Amino acid sequence: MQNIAKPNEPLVTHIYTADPSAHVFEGKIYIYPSHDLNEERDSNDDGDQYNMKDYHVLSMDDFNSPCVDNGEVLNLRDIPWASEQLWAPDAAYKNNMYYFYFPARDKEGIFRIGVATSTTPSGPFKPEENYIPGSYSIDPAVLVDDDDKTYIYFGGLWGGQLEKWQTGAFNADGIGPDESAPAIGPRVAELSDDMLTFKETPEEIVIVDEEGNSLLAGDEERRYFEGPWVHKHNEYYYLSYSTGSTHYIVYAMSKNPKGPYVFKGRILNPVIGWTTHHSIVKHEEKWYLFYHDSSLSGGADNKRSVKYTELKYNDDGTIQTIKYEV
Ligand code: FUB
Repeated sequence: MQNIAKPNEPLVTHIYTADPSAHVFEGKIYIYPSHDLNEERDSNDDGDQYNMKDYHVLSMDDFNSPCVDNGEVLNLRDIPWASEQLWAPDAAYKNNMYYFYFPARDKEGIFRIGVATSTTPSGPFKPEENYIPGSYSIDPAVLVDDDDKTYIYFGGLWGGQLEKWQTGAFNADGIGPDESAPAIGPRVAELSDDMLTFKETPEEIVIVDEEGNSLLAGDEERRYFEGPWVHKHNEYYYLSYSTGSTHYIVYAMSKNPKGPYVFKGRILNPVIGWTTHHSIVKHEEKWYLFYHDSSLSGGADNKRSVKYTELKYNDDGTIQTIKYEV
C-alpha cells in the first residue's frame, strides 16, 4: 500500500501507526513506528489501550516519493521474553548491522527493552532471546555519536513505570516525587560495542532551567514524561521529549550527550489524541519532525497516524515552535 507523503498528512492510511523514529539509512528515509491496532479499547493512565502486537517499517526514497509499508518485521509471538504491548521502538546502524530496539512487558508485566537485528534497514528483525540485561521502562532512542560511541535513552512515567525504578530496583508501589521535588529524568546508558547490552548502569539525566535549577515534578509544562529523542546540530546535543499530561513536545540543549540539559522551549503544540511522540532527522540539508496524531481515527487515543513537517532553527541554535496543522 503506497501513499505520496505530504507534510501534516498521515504517511500511510491502511494501518494506524504511532511513535515514529525516523532515520536516513542507505540514502532513504526509514520510519520505525509502533503499529496501533484497529480495535476499540477504553483508555486508562496505565496505557492498556496501547495493545500492539507487531511492528512494520515504513520507508520513502525522499519527501516527494510514496511511503512504502515494508510489512511486518517483528511479531510478539517471536519474542521469547515478551508478553504484551510492543510500544515505541527505534533503530540504529553499526557494525554493518541494523539494530531494532523496542519496549514490551516481560512475563511478570514489567516493561523491558529488547533488541533485534537485521542486515537490512527494512528488516525482518530477529529478536535476542532475552531483554537487554538491566533494562527497564519504555521508549528507547539510540544515538550513534560522531566518535562512534552509542547511547541509548529511555524511560516513561505512568504506564511506562519509571516511577517504580527510583531506587534502581523495581518497586511495584513506587510513586512519583512530591510536586516541589526534582522531576524524574529520562535514563541514558552507553551501549556496548556489539550494541546488544548496556556498557554501564543507566544514569538519570538532569534537565535544568536557565538558572541551573532542576525542573520540578509539578512543572508539568516542562518536565520529562516520555518519548526521548536526542539529535546533534552544530556543537549541541538536543534532548526532545513529550510532557505527557500537558501534551507538548519540548526540548533542552547540552554540550554533553548525558547532560545536564538546559530546557529551551516547545517544538510542537498539543495534537489530536492524548499522546504526542516524535523524532527529528536531517535529510538533504533540511530538518524534519516526525510526529503522530489521532486525526485519521477521529480522535481515538489508540489509533494514531504518523506524519511529518519541516523543522527550523533560529540563528542561535534554538528551534522554532511548529504550528500544529491538521
Ligand atoms: O505507543 C505507546 C506509548 O504511547 C509510547 O511508548 C509512548 O511514547 C506513547 O506514545
